[in-house]
Amino acid sequence: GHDPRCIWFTGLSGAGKSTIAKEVEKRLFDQGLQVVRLDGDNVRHGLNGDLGFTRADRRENIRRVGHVARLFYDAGTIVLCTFISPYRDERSFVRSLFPEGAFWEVHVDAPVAEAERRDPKGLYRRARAGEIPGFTGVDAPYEPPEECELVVDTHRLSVDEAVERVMQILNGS
Ligand code: GGZ
Repeated sequence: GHDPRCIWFTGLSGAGKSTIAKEVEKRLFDQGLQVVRLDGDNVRHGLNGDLGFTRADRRENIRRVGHVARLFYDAGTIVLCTFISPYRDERSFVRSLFPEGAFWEVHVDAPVAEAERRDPKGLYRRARAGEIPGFTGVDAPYEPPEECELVVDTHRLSVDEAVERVMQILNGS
């Protein structure tokens, strides 16, 4: 698959979105493909530095990222987006920005208990302690996709296996 597209990874903090997308990015780059990865680390500090985690700010975060993704797509780039994007209607909005078949939603699926057990940045612990109000999976909702192009269950799959699943759908089309 050398066509541009937007691969949209959605899931809880700690589910493995960034880990998987970084490896997918590396593999695509090694294949000589034009690829860009957008995530909280490179977007929420700069472009979206004015936004927090209220419902309205999350919506605006996803709206802007969706448009940026579309610009890269128009330039012929494969775009990997890793945002919790907890609301179905916002993910369906982003989908609507792309031509049919160009937007692939990947649910990086892990139970809250598992994400919380990993807690790579100690954020769940802080959220449970009341230090981060409105933390997704603790006291803010996550709406899992009802229909998406791929589910990777990171509770059962290794990182490598999860990456393989994503590469399969990329190469298989
Ligand atoms: C969820 C939060 C919150 C709250 C800060 N809820 O594990 P991380 O650190 O690196 O990923 C999380 C990231 C989520 O940003 P997104 O832009 O992906 O969110 S959304 O799509 O909902 O707009 C986490 C950190 O930011 N973080 N506060 N309250 N995650």
